[in-house]
Amino acid sequence: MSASDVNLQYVPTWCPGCGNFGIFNSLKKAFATLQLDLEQTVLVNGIGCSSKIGQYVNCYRIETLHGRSLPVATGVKLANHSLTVIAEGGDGDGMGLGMGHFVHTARRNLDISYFIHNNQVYGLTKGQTSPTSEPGMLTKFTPPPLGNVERPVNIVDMAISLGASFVARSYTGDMNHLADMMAQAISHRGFAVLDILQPCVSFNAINTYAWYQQRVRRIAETHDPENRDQARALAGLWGDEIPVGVFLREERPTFADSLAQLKDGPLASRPLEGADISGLMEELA
Ligand SMILES: Cc1ncc(C[n+]2csc(CCOP(=O)(O)OP(=O)(O)O)c2C)c(N)n1
Ligand code: SF4
Repeated sequence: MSASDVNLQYVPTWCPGCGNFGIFNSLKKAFATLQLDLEQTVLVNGIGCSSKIGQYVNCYRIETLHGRSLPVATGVKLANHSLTVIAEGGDGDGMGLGMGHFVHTARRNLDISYFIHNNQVYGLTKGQTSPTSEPGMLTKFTPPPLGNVERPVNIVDMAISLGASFVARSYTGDMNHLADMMAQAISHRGFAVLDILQPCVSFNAINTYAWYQQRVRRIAETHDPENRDQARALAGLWGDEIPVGVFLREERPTFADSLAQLKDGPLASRPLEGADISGLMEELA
């Protein structure tokens, strides 16, 4: 399988220059590197420019309600834990509407990868601030002189503290690095969070390609991703230097490993003969 086999023949409707193009190319490359079986792979999206990515990818996919990719991905994984499940969406989708689901997916350590297209705005609805926007950002709804007055969420720091067992960050302007981070996240057994820095060329005049180009730095090879304290110290950095790479990697049992109900294999492959749900149907009638 090559990257082009992952491509459906639809033309993406993102604005010219949008960072989502780089994310899409890296996703295809990661799928090809891992030689994923597309019939055993499920991409679950929320709503937003970022979430449109599933419309262009040749695997099973579900476009859910805004902020609901993780609970739907959880259901898919628990019904058939032999599938490769990837959730994908924007910073508004995941850190705004979906924040509660993020918290619980991380502490359960579900074996799902979660790719957050972090453009620091609500792109599809024309550029309102999101939970990751820089303080002072000016929009129609956060006007001068103050602009955005809220503190931003640091996705990497939060994912580490909530219990995600793989936490990384990458940048769509470095597609090889991004594809590598995606492949590592998908290969990891456990909840793998990937914060993807993605310029929105239409509505974010602060976090541009030039802005990132000056700041993005690969994490030094001396960093030990098994060292939680080191990972948290690195995660705190944001400003003149923005670290990208693997912050944390931990091997520990996944949610499905701990469930007795899944010990005999995926629920989806159990025989239906002998299953009598008439009592339940009567109760619900
Ligand atoms: C419950 C609900 N509230 C609001 C909306 C309107 N809405 C659609 S997309 C969107 C913003 C998406 O922003 P983000 O998740 O950051 O993704 P981006 O478009 O920036 O990739 C909003 C608010 C919706 N579809 N559903
Ligand atoms: S509005 Fe922003 S995020 Fe959406 S397609 Fe255009 S550039 Fe990309």
